[in-house]
Amino acid sequence: MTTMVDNSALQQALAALRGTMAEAEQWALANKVADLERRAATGLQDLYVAFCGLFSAGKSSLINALVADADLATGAVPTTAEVTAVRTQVEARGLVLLDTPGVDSTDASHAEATEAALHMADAIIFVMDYQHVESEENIELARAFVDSGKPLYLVINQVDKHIEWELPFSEFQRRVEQTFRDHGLTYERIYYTSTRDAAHDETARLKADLEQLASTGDELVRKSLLLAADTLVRQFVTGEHAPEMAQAEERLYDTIGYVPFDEDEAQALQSDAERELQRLTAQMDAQRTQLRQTLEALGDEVRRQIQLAQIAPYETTEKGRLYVESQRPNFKVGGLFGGQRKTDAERAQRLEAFVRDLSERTEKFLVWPLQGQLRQWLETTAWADEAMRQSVEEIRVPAVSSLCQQTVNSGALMSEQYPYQYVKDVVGQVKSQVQAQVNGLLEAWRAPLEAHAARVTASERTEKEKAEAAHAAVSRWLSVRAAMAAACGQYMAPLRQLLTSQTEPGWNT
Ligand SMILES: Nc1nc2c(ncn2[C@@H]2O[C@H](COP(=O)(O)OP(=O)(O)OP(=O)(O)O)[C@@H](O)[C@H]2O)c(=O)[nH]1
Ligand SMILES: [Mg+2]
Repeated sequence: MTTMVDNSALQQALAALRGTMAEAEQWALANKVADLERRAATGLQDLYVAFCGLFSAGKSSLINALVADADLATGAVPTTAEVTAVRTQVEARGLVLLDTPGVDSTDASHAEATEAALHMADAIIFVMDYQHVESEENIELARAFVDSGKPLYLVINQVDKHIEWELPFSEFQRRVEQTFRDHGLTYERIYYTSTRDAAHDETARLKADLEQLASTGDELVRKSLLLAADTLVRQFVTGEHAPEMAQAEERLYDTIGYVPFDEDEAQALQSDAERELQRLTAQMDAQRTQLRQTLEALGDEVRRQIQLAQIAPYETTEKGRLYVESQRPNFKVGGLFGGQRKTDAERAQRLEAFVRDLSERTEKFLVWPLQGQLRQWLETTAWADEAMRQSVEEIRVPAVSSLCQQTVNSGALMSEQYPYQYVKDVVGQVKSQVQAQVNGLLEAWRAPLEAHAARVTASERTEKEKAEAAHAAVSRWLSVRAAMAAACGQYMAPLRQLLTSQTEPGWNT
C-alpha cells in the first residue's frame, strides 16, 4: 500500500494560501507557509525532528552522539544560539535533526527560535537534564510541547549522574513517569540517555527508533504538514478577525464579565439567558394582568350596579305614564271649555313632575351610590391619583328633560301598554348615558394603570434588558467564532483533501 500525494497540487494549494496571507501583509505567516512549500517541492522527502529543552540539558551533545559526523558546539553555559540542522539519510528519506537553543525565560529570541523549529518539526524530542526533570520550568515547557499536537518523545539525559545506592534506577523511572502522568502530560515514549558512560543509556535505542520513524514516516510527515498549515491558518484567521473579536469580547466583558471558554459554554449561557428572559416576561405579564384585572373587575361591578339601580319605582312610572298619555293628540283638559293653553300647561306640568322625580331618583339611587363605590375603590388603590378622584366627582345626572321628550314614540302613543314601555325606554337611556360616562372614566384610568404596571415591573425590566444584552453579546461572539471556523475550514479544505490519508490498495504494494 502506498499513499500518493499530488505534490504539484500541494504546492499550488500552499502557494495560494501564501498569496492570501501576503495580500493581507501577514509576511511572517506567509514565510512560514513558504517553508512548507519548500518541503512539498522536495516531495516531502525529509522528516524533521526538533530537539528542544532548557539550556544545558545536553541537546547538542545528544545530537553529536546520534550522528557520527555531527560536531555541534556544547558547553556548560548557554551555547546554541540558533536553530541548526543536522541532516542524515535513512534509505530514501532525509532525517533532519534540528538542534535548538535552550529555552530560558530570560531570552525571548531563544523561545522564538524554538517556536520556528517547532513549526518545521514532524516530531519533538524534549531533552531534559537528569537533575531538572521535575522543575517547574521544565514541566511548563513540556505542556507547551504537548499542546503543539506533535508526537512528543521525552529524553531524560545525563543519567550517568544517577547514583544507584541512593535510589534504584527503576524507582527513579517510576517517579519520572508518575510526574508526567500527574500533570496530565502525554507522550509517545521516554528514553533515558547519557553521552558519558552510563549503565542505563538508551541512546542506541533512540537512534534506532529515529531511523525507524524516518523510514516509515509518510503518514507522520503528511499529518505534521497538515497540522503546521492548520496552525498557520488559525493564526492568520485569528489575526484577520482580531478587531471583530476584540469588539465581541468587549461586549462580553460589559455584560457577563468574562469570555466563555468554548462554544459549549457559550451555548449554555445562551440557554440560561433565554430561560431568564422567559421567566421575567412571564412574571411581568402576570403582574400586569393582575393589575388590569382589578380594573376589569371594577367595570363589571359598576355595570351590575347600574343595571340593578331602582330609579323608576311605581310612583315614578305613574308620572311617566301621565306625561306620555298627555302627548296623545286627542289629549285635552278642561272639557269643552278647555283651551290649547290649558292643555299645554298640563302637558308641561306632567313633564316637569316626571323629570324632577326621575332626576332626583337617578341622582340618589344611581349616581351617588356609584360615586361612593368608585371612591371606595380608589381609596384602596395604591396608584390612584388626583385626576382619577376628580373624574369620579364629575359624573353627572344625564339631561333627563330632553331625554324624556326625545324618547316619546308618537306612533305607539295610542297603545294601552306603551306608557310602561316608554318609562322602561327612558330608564334604559338614562342608565346607558351614565354607563357611557363611567366607561369613559375607566378608559381614562388605563393610562395611570399602565404607568403603575411599568413602575412595579421596573426591576424585572432592568433584569430583562441585562439578559437581552448578555444574550446578544454571546450570540455576537458565537457568530464571530463561527465565521472564524468557517474561514479556517475554507482555507484548509484543499490541503486536507490532498494530505488526508488516501490509501490505494492493490497498487504498487
Ligand atoms: N554528565 C553529563 N554531562 C553532559 C551530558 N550531556 C551533556 N553534558 C554536558 O552538559 C553541558 C551542556 O551540554 P550541551 O550539549 O551544550 O547542552 P545544550 O542542551 O545543547 O545547551 P544549550 O545549547 O546551551 O541550550 C556540557 O558541558 C556538556 O558537556 C551527559 O550525558 N552527562
Ligand atoms: Mg546546544
